[in-house]
Amino acid sequence: MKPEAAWGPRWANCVHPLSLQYMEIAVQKRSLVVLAADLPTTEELVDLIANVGEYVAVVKTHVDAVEGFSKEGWAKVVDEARKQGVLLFEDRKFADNGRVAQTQMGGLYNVRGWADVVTSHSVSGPDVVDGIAAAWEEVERVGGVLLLAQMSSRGNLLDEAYTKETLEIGSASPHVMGFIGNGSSSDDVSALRKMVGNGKMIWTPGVSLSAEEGVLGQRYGNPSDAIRAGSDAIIVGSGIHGSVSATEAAEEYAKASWEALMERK
Ligand code: 5BU
Repeated sequence: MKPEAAWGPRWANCVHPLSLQYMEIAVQKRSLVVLAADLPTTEELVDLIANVGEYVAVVKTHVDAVEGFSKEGWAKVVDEARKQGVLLFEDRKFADNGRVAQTQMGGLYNVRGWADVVTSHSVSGPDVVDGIAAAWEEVERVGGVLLLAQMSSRGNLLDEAYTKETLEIGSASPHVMGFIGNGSSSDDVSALRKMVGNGKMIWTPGVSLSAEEGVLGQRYGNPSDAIRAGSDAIIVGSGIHGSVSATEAAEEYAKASWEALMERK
């Protein structure tokens, strides 16, 4: 299937190169799954990516949560992700001023060197995005920023006014490929989609096929509902890496997400 047929107005209106790349991979793999690869060691991460790579379009990391981090160990994670043809997404949630965000893209973890997508808060204003983009430019790479317009965690402070102002910052920036929405509520996702229109992506954490609640205030909604409500990617962690067979779970999430996209057109 051609991406324009699968994605309809989203393909026609999203111009960010990383959005286009993501939509192509999603069509090749018939999967709108972003694996939240929240495991403690690089060895476990490499194994997980190898086991589910066929069924996921993107691997999302928290590089600063890796135990005993080493550059060599991380290079193996990056190599496996490239081998599996998935995008790498560091969920860094930048929140400082532009200059500091630019330096934080380098440093020990050198996120600018391997991440294709990163998240950022908008709380510090629009320059944080320019700082992130400048860091990618320094190493002659192009990446996409997802701004947190909503969150899935209970009691979060991202109210409607904050969401609207975040969308204004995002719409005005060529570096912002889209927004994070709250996948645990299809009402939240459809409200967000109405405001965003077709020109930017919405990716949603807080989805599970089996659980309604996670640990420490995580909330869950149904992944197919999230896609039907206008999400373009489901971010799934425990639902995959916490199952008896991560491969089978990833396949199941991929199928649910793809069928929902086909229904949405
Ligand atoms: P889970 O195991 O499927 O609950 O993991 C969800 C992932 O999504 C985890 O890596 C979080 O860092 C990430 N996340 C989230 O849960 N909620 C949010 O609002 C944002 C990110 Br932004």
